[in-house]
Amino acid sequence: QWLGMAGTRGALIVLEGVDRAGKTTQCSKLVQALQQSGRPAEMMRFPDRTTTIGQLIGAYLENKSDLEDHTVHLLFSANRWEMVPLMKKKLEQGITLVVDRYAFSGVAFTSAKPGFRLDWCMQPDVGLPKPDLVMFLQLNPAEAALRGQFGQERYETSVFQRTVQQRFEQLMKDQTVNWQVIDAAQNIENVHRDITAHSLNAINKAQNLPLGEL
Ligand code: DGP
Ligand code: NA
Ligand code: NA
Repeated sequence: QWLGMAGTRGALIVLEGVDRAGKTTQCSKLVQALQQSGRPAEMMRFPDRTTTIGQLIGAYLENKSDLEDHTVHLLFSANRWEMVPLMKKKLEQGITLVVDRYAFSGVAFTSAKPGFRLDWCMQPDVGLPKPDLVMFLQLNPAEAALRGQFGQERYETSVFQRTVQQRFEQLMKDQTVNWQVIDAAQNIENVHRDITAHSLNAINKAQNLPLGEL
């Protein structure tokens, strides 16, 4: 595979966590910091609500449509798969991708619904590009509550989010994934400092390693 001008690939870096942990803010700050230090970096987010599949997901999340639970799970996964060619191209060009949610959200959110087995939930995402680093922004429910009310979207209730948190804790036991837990209760700048340190480390390591598969 072509490895770009510098001969090195970019790193695939994912931020995960329950809603309101600050993922989106931290993704933007990380991309900005990497770019300012001369490292090519771009942000992506899942779900990407701009595609045809993403629009179906968006309407579902906004409670404007109802979709059967297995069906919507597969749509979320398809929304990740449809971006894989672009992701691989950018990584090969040496661009580090900072991704707001990925397959782990897919598994944590669907398996928080009654009647879903973890292994069934994981199957559609098997084979996706494997992140070089997954940072879990840890924020307990009491601290999350201090950040204000939930919005009106589907899944935005404390009861559901607590179950999601438990599912993430199960997923973090997987030693084949480079999980790093970040204390998201710190102020924005300290969270950013921790995230940047882990990311620089992952970017350096990724240069000498092939991109893996989930
Ligand atoms: P966000 O745009 O990051 O606020 O995410 C929208 C919501 O969708 C959020 O509650 C998390 C949830 N979500 C993200 N990815 C998936 C997924 O793959 N499957 C399911 N069921 N929910 C997801
Ligand atoms: Na949300
Ligand atoms: Na967000």
